[in-house]
Amino acid sequence: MACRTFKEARRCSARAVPGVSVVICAALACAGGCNAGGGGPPADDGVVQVSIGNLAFTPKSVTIQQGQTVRWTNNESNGAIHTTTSGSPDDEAQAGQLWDSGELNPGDTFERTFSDVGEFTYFCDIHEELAAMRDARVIVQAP
Ligand SMILES: [Cu+2]
Repeated sequence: MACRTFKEARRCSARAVPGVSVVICAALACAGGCNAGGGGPPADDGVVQVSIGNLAFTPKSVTIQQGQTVRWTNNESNGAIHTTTSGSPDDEAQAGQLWDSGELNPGDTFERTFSDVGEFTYFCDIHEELAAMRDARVIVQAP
């Protein structure tokens, strides 16, 4: 897979000339750099990507500027469903109070814009027992 997110592929195919295969189009769209793995620069639209795959959030911690948006994408190839849910499963009263994606199937995305400075912990409500699926972080810095 050249493209990392379903939305990229969809945007790409919308631009495609009828009859041109989506695969070719996706390869073109990623020629500018669809680098795999976390920690890379934000996408051109300023949205910071977090991949959910192999039962883990990658990168597990992202640092963004106030007002930026984080987009989580379920990139699992094994069909696993995930959520991104604010807080910690150890604090049920607080969990999900800031955001809760609900179930994300492979290919689904969820976005949240962070207008407040701070450090926000989140987890996957389905796999909260896995260390890689809890205590993930979005750190929001003042501009
Ligand atoms: Cu999960």
